[in-house]
Amino acid sequence: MTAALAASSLDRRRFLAGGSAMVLAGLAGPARAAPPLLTVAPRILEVKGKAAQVFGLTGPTGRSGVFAAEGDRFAGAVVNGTPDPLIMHWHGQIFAAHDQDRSRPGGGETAPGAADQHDFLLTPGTHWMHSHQMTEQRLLAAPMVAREKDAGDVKDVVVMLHDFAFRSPLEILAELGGSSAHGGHGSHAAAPTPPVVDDHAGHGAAPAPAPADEHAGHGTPARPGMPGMPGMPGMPGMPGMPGMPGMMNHPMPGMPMGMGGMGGMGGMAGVGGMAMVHANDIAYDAHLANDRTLDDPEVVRCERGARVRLRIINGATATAYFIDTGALVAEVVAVDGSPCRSYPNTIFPLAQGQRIDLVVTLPPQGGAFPILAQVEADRMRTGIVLATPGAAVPKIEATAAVAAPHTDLSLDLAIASRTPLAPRRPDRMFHLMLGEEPGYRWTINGAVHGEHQPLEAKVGERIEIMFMNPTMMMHPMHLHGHRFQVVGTRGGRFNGPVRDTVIVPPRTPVMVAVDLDKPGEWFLHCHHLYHMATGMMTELRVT
Ligand SMILES: [Cu+2]
Repeated sequence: MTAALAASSLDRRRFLAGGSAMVLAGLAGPARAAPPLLTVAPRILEVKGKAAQVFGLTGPTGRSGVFAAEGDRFAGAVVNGTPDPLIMHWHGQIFAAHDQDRSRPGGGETAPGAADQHDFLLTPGTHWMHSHQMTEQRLLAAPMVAREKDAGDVKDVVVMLHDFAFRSPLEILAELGGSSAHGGHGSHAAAPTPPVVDDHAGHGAAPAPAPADEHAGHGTPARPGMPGMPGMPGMPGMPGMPGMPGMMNHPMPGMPMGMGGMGGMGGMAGVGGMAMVHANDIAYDAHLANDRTLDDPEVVRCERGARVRLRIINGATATAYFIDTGALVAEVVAVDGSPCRSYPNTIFPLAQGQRIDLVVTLPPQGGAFPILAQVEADRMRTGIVLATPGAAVPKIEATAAVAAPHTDLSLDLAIASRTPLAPRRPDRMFHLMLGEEPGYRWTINGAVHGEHQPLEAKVGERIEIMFMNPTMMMHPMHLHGHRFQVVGTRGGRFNGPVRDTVIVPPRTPVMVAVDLDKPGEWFLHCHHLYHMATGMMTELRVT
C-alpha cells in the first residue's frame, strides 16, 4: 500500500477501518483523536529466561517502529512515555530538516510525558531510529523503513540486531573506565528502579568507579582468544594523563595515507608495547535478532521459491557483525538504504548503525535457512530462520565453531552505488584523526566532544572528509542528515557505495565525499555508543 501519510481523512478512515498494518495511519493532521505516530515506553523483555527492562517504540498497530512506503511522510506525534528526557535521532532520514533532528547540537529533548511533533518526507530504504543517549543500549531503537517504489515482488523481512546486557549502560561505561561527561547528550541510563545515576543534566556527573574485577579497564573482557593487554592505556590504576597524549593518538598533520609506515592491517599487531587490534570491549550477555536469541529465534515462514528482501539493521551499540546467509547466496541491493549494483555473496560485514538489504531466493524444494549475524572477531552469534511451510527448524548454536574476522572495507571495495555523486572537485577537505587517550577517552583531532572545533562549510559545497585511525579499534563513523559516498582508502580512490555510516578500520585511511544541500549543525561521530559518549563526536556546521 502506498499512500501519503499526511493523508486525507478519507484515507485515514480507510486505514483505520481496514485495520491496516500501516503504522502511520490516522496520524495525519491535527485531529486530537489521532493516536500517536509512535510511543516510546518501557517494556519487559525476557532474555535467556530472565526479565529485563528495555524500551519499545510502538505505533498504533502495535508494530515496532515504522514500515511505510516511498512517498509517505513521517507526520504526527512521538510521545515520550519514559521517565527521562528523550532525544531521538532519525538515522538515515536525509529529508528531515535540521529542526526535525532532535539530536542536532543543542537540540531538543522531549520531556517525560510530552509529545513531539514531526512532519517530514520519509527517505526511501531501510533506515532506523534510536535515542542519541545511553538508553540506546536498552533497545531504544526501531526500524524506520520506507519501501522503495521499485522494490518489486519480494517479501520484506526486517531484522533488527542488538547487543544486550543486563547491566545498565552506566555500569558498562564504568567498567570501561570512561565518563560520559563529553557525550554532549547526557547519560540517561534509564536504569531499572532504583536508577543507577540521576544525571539528567548530563554534564560531568561521572559514574561510580569501576569495580575491580577482570572486566575493568578497556578491551579486556575475559573471553577466550582475547588475552589481557598489559601496559595498555586505560588500564586500572593508570590515571588519565592530560597533556601527555599517547604516542599513537598524537595528531600527526600531513601524515600520508600509508599511516607512517605502520604497515599491514588486521591480525595481531603488537608493536613495541602498543596495543593490538581489537574489538568487542564490552562483555555482552546476549545478541538479539528481533529481540530473540538463537535459543528461540524468530522463524519467518516463506513459500518455496519465494524471493525475500532481508532488511538488516545493526542497532547494536558496540558490536559489528558479519551477516551469514549460509546456503542461500544473497544479492546485496542496498547499503544504508542507498541502492547499489547487485553483488552476490554469503558473508557481509555490518557495523553499528549500518544497514544492508539482501535479496535471497528460497529453493523450490524448500527447507529451513538460518540468516545469522556473528560478532566480529568472536564466535557469538544471533539470527533468524527463513523456513518454508512444514520445514523442520534445526537447533542453531549461539556460538559458532570458528571466530569471525575483524570487519574491514572489503564490501565497500566490492560494491558500487547506483546513485553515485557527480564527478566534481571538492571545495573543502577535512582530515579527521581518530584518537584514544588514557582513561577511555576517544577523540577526534585530539579533542573530545565539548572541546571540539566544528567543521565549517557552506551549502552547495562538495566536501571530502579523510578519516585516519591510528587507534587499535574500528570506528563506524556516522554523519547526521546526509549521505556520503565512500571514495578512497589506502589503495587510492575508488567509486564506492553511498552510505551514512562507514567502517574506518584500524590504521586504514577512509575518505568520503558529501554534497552539502542544507544548512544546519550536524553531528559527525563514532557509532560505538561508548566511544561517542566519552568524546568521539564533532559537528559539521553548514551555513
Ligand atoms: Cu569508535
